[in-house]
Amino acid sequence: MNLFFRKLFIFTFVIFCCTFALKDNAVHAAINSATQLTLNQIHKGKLQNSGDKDFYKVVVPSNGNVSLSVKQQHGAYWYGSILNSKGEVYEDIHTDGSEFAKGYATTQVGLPKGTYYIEIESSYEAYGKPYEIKAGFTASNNYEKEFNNNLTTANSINLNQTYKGSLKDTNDEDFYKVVVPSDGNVSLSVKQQHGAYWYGSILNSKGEVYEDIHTDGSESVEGYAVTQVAYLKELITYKLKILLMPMINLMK
Ligand SMILES: [Ca+2]
Ligand SMILES: [Ca+2]
Repeated sequence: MNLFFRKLFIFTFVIFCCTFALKDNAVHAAINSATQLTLNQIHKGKLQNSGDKDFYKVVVPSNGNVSLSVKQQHGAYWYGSILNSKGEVYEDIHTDGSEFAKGYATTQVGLPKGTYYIEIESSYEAYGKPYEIKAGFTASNNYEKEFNNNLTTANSINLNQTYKGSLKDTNDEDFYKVVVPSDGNVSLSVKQQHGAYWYGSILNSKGEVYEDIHTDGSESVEGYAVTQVAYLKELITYKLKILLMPMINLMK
């Protein structure tokens, strides 16, 4: 490589690194300068232009369920998301701006104690107009805690208790694990709901499925879909997939 090409290569490499560093810094700067929201209180704000993004910090004092509500308004479409300090999105939401839009668009996610962020953007024609948002919080150990998308990050849960969770999208999977204290039957119950079809399975720590179940989502559905497995004392993992607000009841 002659001197000219060697210099050109180094220059290109430096530009490449700087571009990435700037992009990364922009996200971190936005998150670092985020305004802290008081939980369960309405906050008002305004986006200055179509590229403006408002970041808020939410300090969650214990395990529980965090919700984001954005007030809907005719002629404005906002996008909101709940994210962590790395910018990874747990849940997001688009408001309705149609003529009959009213009330709040709400999304929620189960999270462990910690610090999280909310981002508000204009999806369409939402800049220059005041918005109203609320970060809600309900303390509970019986919500799922994202991210729990594989066997190693499964949420530990207790037998004979009901847990609530939700699926962000079709790629979300929720894994739970439970320690069985003695030999016996273990069952998995998933509450059924009209218009939602959930798949659940009971697996071992290698991911091998013992039993699985599909809920009924038809119009007149009620009660729980239940499956059970006779099992020896061992750590087993419950996997729930393709869910929207499932309610899980584990009984032994
Ligand atoms: Ca989930
Ligand atoms: Ca999940």
